[in-house]
Amino acid sequence: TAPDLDNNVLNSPWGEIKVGDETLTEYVFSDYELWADKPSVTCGSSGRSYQYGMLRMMVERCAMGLIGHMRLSPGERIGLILPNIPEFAALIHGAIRAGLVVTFANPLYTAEEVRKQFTDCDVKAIGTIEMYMPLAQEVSKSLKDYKGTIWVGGEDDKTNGIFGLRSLLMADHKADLPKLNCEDVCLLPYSSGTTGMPKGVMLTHKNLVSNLKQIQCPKMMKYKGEKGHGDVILTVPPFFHIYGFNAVLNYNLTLGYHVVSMPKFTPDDYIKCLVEYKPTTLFVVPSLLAFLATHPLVKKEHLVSVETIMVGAAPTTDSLLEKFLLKCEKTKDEIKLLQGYGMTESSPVTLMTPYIYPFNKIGSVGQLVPSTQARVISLTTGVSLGSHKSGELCLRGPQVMKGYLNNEKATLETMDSDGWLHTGDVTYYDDDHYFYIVDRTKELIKVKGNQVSPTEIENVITELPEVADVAVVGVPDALAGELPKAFVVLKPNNKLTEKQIYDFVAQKLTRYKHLEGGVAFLQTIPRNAAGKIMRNELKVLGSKN
Ligand code: AYL
Repeated sequence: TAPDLDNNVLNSPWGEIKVGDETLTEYVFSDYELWADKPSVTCGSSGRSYQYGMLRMMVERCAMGLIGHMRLSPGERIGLILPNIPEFAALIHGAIRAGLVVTFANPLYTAEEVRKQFTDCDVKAIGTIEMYMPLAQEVSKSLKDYKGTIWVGGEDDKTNGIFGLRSLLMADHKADLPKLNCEDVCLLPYSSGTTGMPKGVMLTHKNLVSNLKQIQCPKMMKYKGEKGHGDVILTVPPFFHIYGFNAVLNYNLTLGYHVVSMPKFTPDDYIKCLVEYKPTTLFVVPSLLAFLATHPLVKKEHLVSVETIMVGAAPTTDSLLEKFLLKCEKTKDEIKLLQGYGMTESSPVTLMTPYIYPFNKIGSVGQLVPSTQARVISLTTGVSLGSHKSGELCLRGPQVMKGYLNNEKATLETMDSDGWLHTGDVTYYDDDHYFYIVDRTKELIKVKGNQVSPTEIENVITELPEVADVAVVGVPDALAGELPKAFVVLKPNNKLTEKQIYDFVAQKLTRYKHLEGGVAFLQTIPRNAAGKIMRNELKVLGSKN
């Protein structure tokens, strides 16, 4: 049977958004004057905070400094190596307002990981804090026509090409800021997509603004379109990931809410923030919800102010949701546990549970956000399926990326000519068009909501001269969701211990990519006729021992 394109295409039950021509920073700050004297972003560890009016001014001055003082040109790339601090918002929006394209990296990445990303997209300047200055300086040596490092919290050091953020903001330079086009790419987060190494995901102003409008859809949200009514948000998802940047930071800034976050998660700091700031909404990943539900330090008194919890980025179980409700002694009506589903490639949200949703839908990732369409296609025939049948989820909407940077092959494999994004996630929908995630066909491993590309770990292990073949898969873990496990084939008469392989990976890649799922030796790696690793067989093997 030929694929049926007309039938079984689902539209959002929530209608359409008006896709406009606003640029991201313009949209995020469109109403800031209404709450100019209210706190915007606060550091939950130090208490450092900026009011909206101040943040808006910092954004404008930062944009001028980047252009007028550092001589960056619109379209050039800037790389951020920053944890969740208030200045993150000033620097990233300053850069976007200046017409630069921002890529961000996890500050806990090794120099090799950051170097790969920043050379891939030709970064010309890096923004960081003192703690990661050695990392930034090390990486910058590999960058061509490098224009300088912005030191958040530090001073100018011209001989080392360092620009203190404060002096960049204070400098009296009048630069003409460029006129921006909403179709221009402004963000380049990295994602491995359905296969291979992490790739630059080209997101435009229009992609990101569309997604903000989609998740601000009044009918889906409790906010009913009201802005600035005093909500306080406590968030842990990093701003250097699309979830933390667009679905948390930008989403809440647009509405005038108070965003509290911390550069480093510790149970004590998090609980201190719950008590001190009395947040109404928490943004979490499933492993953080597990912390709230099970950690002995977290008491129900800490959670009294919380009305809504947004969970996303990895699968959540019903039993976890129930455990959490038991812990805070609230009912499903008193505290809303909302789920979001999406991908970096879709800015990120595509499915979300509406604020009022039926009791029997717990465990669903919700319904299509406005202006978004879905098809669930058969894994064997590619035909679009009806309700209650599992297949690959394909999505279409204004939030879907332009493509992968310098990688037409991967773009064509992920997006078809009709604009459908193939997610690599296996789902079904029920008769009310609520979706359920059941499996993943893509290689991606999710460790505490973080993306881990098996190819990246395999490439590292292959560098060991003793190794003949290798495959990495995710094995289930109660707290992390999944953990990477390596299956290794050694060359004849060669020896390596599990620990040697573990240590080698640990030296090259950041913590959450370490082989905590274990290392096992095999005679051969199961591959199909085309040479593709049969990962499902290994997953079964991996979860047995
Ligand atoms: P990336 N349930 C199950 N799996 C999920 C979920 C979920 N709710 N959300 C994301 N995933 C998996 O690019 C899925 O395999 O974006 C998907 O293809 O790092 C992959 O993670 C994408 O990983 C929000 C909050 C969306 C977060 C996000 C996702 C950002 C993660 C909406 O409200």
